[in-house]
This record gives sequence, C-alpha cells and structure tokens, in this order.
Amino acid sequence: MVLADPTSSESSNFSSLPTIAAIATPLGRGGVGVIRLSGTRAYSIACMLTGKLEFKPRMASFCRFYQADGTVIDEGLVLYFKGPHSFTGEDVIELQGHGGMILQNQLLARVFELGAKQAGAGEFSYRAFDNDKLDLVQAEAIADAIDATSAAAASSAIRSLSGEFSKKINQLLEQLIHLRLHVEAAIDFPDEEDVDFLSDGVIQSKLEQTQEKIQQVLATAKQGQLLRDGIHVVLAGRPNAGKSSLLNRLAGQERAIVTDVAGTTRDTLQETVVLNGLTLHLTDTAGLRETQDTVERIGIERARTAITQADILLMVYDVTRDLEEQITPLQLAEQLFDELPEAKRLLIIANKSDLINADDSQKVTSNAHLEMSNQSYEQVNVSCETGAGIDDLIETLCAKVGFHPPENSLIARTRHLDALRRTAEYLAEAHEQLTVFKAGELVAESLRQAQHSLGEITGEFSADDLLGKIFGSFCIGK
Ligand SMILES: Nc1nc2c(ncn2[C@@H]2O[C@H](COP(=O)(O)OP(=O)(O)OP(=O)(O)O)[C@@H](O)[C@H]2O)c(=O)[nH]1
Ligand SMILES: [Mg+2]
Repeated sequence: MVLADPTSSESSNFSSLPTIAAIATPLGRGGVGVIRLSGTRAYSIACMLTGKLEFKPRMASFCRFYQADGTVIDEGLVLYFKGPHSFTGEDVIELQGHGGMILQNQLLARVFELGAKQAGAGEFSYRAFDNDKLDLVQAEAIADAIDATSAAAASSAIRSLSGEFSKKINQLLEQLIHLRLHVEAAIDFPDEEDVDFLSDGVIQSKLEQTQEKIQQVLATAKQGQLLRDGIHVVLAGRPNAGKSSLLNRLAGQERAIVTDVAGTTRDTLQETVVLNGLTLHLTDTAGLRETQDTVERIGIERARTAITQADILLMVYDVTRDLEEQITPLQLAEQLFDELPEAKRLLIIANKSDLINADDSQKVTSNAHLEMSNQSYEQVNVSCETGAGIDDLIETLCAKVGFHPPENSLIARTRHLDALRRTAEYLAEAHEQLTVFKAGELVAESLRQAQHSLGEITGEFSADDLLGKIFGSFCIGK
C-alpha cells in the first residue's frame, strides 16, 4: 500500500489526496454489496454516477447507477457523509447495490472511470487516523474485531474501538507528563526555599504510583493479547500415543485420521478451536521415531519444526506402554530440543488412562508432575477414548499461559505489550537514577523515553514504517 507521507505538506491538506474507492463487503454473492468512496471528489462522483444533483448528508437516496452511455449498471442506495463528520474525516459516499461480483466490479470500474483510485489495504482507516478520527489502538481494534476468532475477542475489540484502552494509555501518559514536569522543575529550581525536590519523596511516590499503574495496564493488555492471538499448541510424541485422537477430542470432530497403525499421521495438521474463551491453534504431528520411510521422515522433520515454534508443547504418551519402554516423554522432549525446554512451555499428557486398572491408575494419578534435571513438569492424565481429564487439560493450559480474562477485557497486540514493557523498563531506570544516584537529569531522560514508548501505542509517536506495516496488514476497503 502507498501511504501518504504523514510529514509531507500533502497530508495536512487532504484535499490533494486522491479520492479512493473499494468494495467494502466480502467478495462473493450477497443481498447487498457496498462500495465506499472517500475524498474530495466522492460527492461529485456520486452525482455523475447517478445523475442526481444533490445528496443530503446522512440521508439515504434511492438511485440508479449509470454507465457513461446511460445504461443502468444497478440500482440501490447512496449514503453521503460530509467531512469531517465521517469515518475518514473526508467526504465519504457509500453505494449500496446488489451483492453480485459482476455488478460490484462494474460499479467499481465506473467509479474509477469517474476519477476515483483503488484504495490500498487499510487506507480508509489510515485516513481516519491521519485526520485524528481514531488513534492507532482504535484503528487496530477495527481490524481485530473483524478478524476475531471468539465472541470474547470480538467484544473486547469493540471495547478497545470505543476508546477504553486508549483512555487507560492516555491517563498513564498524563500521569507521566505530570511527573516529568515535577522532575524538570526540581532540576531547574534546585534547593528552592531549602527544599530539595528530588529527595523530598514526592517524586518517588508519584513515580512508584505510575509504575504500579503500568503493571496493571500490562496485565490487562496481556489478557487482551492472548484473547486476540490465542496460543500455538503442538501435539507431539511417539507413534500411536493418541495425538490425533487428542486433536479430535479438543476439536470436537473427527478431523485427523486415527488408526491403531503406528505412523498413521504423516503430515502436520492444523485446527483452530476456542476452549474456555481461549483460542488454541492446534497442530497434530507425525509420531517421532527412527524410520527409513521417506514420506514419514519428511513428516517427522515437519513435526520437529512445528515443535520448536510452539507456545506450548503437549508431549502425549501412552500410559500402558511408554513408561515401560526405553524412552520417557521427557527424554523425548530433551532429544527434540537438545535440552529440556522450560517447564512452562511443556505439558505432559498421560493418555489412555481408561486402559489401566485401579492400582496402576493410582500410580498414574499420583504422577501429577514428572521430575527431570531438577525441573518439575506438569502432567495431566486423560483418556481420549472416554473424554476423562480433557476439562482438566484445558484448565491447565489456560493456567499455564496465565489466561483469565477479566469481565470487561480489552483487545491488545504484542506491539502494545512490547511498548508497555519498554515503558516499565524506563520507569525502573528512572527509579534507580532517583533513589540510588540522585541524578535528576538522568531521571528526566528516562522519563522522556518512557513517555515516548507509551506514546507509540496510540500513535502519538510512531515511525512511518510502523504505520505502513500496521495499516498494510488490514484488508482492502477498511
Ligand atoms: N483405549 C484408548 N485408546 C486410545 C486412546 N487414545 C487413542 N487411542 C487409540 O490409540 C490408537 C492410536 O491413536 P492415534 O490418535 O492415531 O495416535 P497417534 O499418536 O496420532 O499416532 P500416529 O499418528 O501414528 O503417530 C488408535 O487405535 C486409537 O483409537 C485412549 O484414550 N484410550
Ligand atoms: Mg496421528
């Protein structure tokens, strides 16, 4: 997408930007299809397209849409939003015709003929951002609401869109600016009336309050990021352990082929499910073993790649066999990673608990953790056959990634978490400069950087390439 350079004189005068148009509804058949236009020529294009001389803002007008030679392309409604009271802040026209691809494409071609240009990905949202109709968090929330994979993620995105998350960030920014003013004053007027502002404790307590607030927002944002992105869970283990059966159990349908032949799964297989509100991107993999079979070897290679990319790895083993065999699930994990992965990334799944008798069952049940190399690995006992233990597994997974969304959660992205973490680091630096070194200038500098990092979230300070990346990932027509 070609974005206008926000620093150029053109962007401050959007009348020089081309009028853009795009189909805003999904491609394909539908009762209604919407084409959206934004820019100074949108209104005149609508007049030329329909032969009407006037449209009243925010009123629907029923019209025919004409080709240059006067033939009718389609008929439908024209909606006019006069800038700056529109989504983009520019004049916006919406053409609501019928939802067939041929009709929509003909109408769009005619709109181009009349002077509009194809909108790039996210260009409508970018213009809204550029004209201060939305901040960056809100623009991202539109994309997140559309792409949401769960109801909770969608409603969180809508809350962020309405500005709730931005409000939290802006309150923090205000707090920070206030703090900076205090510090700057303390530097400029040292020992005024015999009071050393840097040491009188006021700045320190204000700084600590801000640090506490950042941690609260960070915790909310972490939940929002999990809601938005979910987690990548890879199912690995020896052939026949029941990995594909587990995938099917979690998916609630027969997605993967299950047989008693060891080596059934050859390729990796993905399925996305939402369980307890958390989106799990599951990957079933080929059973890990030495093999001469070319196809199986490629499958195992793919399994290894998937395993290293997992947020959480489920090492599935067959309780009736594997512990008696040479290799435990932990030894297998160690082989895969050359060393054991962090305990928080690994969960041991003891499968086929329905096949063991009561005595052995006790042994397995008490085995809630596996110990190796001084680390303790959590284990969940399940039966993919009966479904026993599956709820436990889901709860353990949520707990492992710290997922417990509050009632009114807000959607957030990794980008926001990174910026908040950096802000927290600069504040910690400022705290150290203040309390240990009593270095006023350095406190001021760390606070300035903290404010800068925080401002990146709402787009107050954002580099052009970051904006291009964010808006470029939106779909056309947004
Ligand atoms: N009794 C019992 N059988 C199970 C259970 N889970 C899986 N099985 C059986 O174990 C066999 C292997 O299951 P799969 O899910 O194909 O195992 P896998 O780990 O995907 O195997 P590969 O794809 O060959 O690596 C099948 O016959 C399943 O029906 C369970 O909890 N209890
Ligand atoms: Mg399988």
